Amino acid sequence: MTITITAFERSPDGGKGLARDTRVRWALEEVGQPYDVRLVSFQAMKEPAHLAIHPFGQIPTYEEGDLRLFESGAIVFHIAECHAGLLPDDADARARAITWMFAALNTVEAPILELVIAKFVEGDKPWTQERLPLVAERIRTRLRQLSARLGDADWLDGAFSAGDLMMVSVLLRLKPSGMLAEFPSLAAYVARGEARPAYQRAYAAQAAVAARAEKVNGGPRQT
Ligand code: GTB
Repeated sequence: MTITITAFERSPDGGKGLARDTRVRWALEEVGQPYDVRLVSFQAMKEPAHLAIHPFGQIPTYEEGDLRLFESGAIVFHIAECHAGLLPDDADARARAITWMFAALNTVEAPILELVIAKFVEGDKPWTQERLPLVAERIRTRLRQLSARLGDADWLDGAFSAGDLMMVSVLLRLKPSGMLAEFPSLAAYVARGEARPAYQRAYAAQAAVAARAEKVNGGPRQT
């Protein structure tokens, strides 16, 4: 059955791979599953046809036969459950890898999103300048803790897993802030993820969409 995911027709990041379809593409590339992509505009995401798949009117979504999923975490988990390569066979190791997926989404991504919102959505509010250092410090706390746990290992728990895929995807969002560079072992961890051939293919695929959009429309959509 064909797998179809959705992605931005014109990603606001202009093809830097920061939108959440990249992690789904990466998971599919890791397990060697071909997929189609349906590109959606911001307007189309809020229309009934897309809302029937994604109640919050966002990307990414995943369709395979009668199955329709939303939420990048759930999608990557489903891919990892259905195909070998992203979750260990050993039950305990598998549970730990899944734990890292949740940690990436709930504990590490949450403060990173706060920073994105503080900068780009609430940037003009009078209290933002006072708030930004607090938000940044909450992220640094998590990065310090994560770096301590990673130590000098390549991956969070043995072999590369869906937990690493999700954690690297989440940390990539910090790259433009320069904060990742303050933690060299995490910067190297992210670089290891980015160097994986599957990530490279996923990145290239989403970048190609942005390049085509730029040709046709003259640039990324401004949010
Ligand atoms: N929790 C959901 C998930 O993990 O799937 C969140 C999905 C989500 O936030 N989707 C965003 C979206 O559809 C795109 S990825 N937004 C449109 C809307 O809500 O109307 C978030 C994103 C957007 C832009 C950048 N960027 O420009 O760098 C990075 C990430």
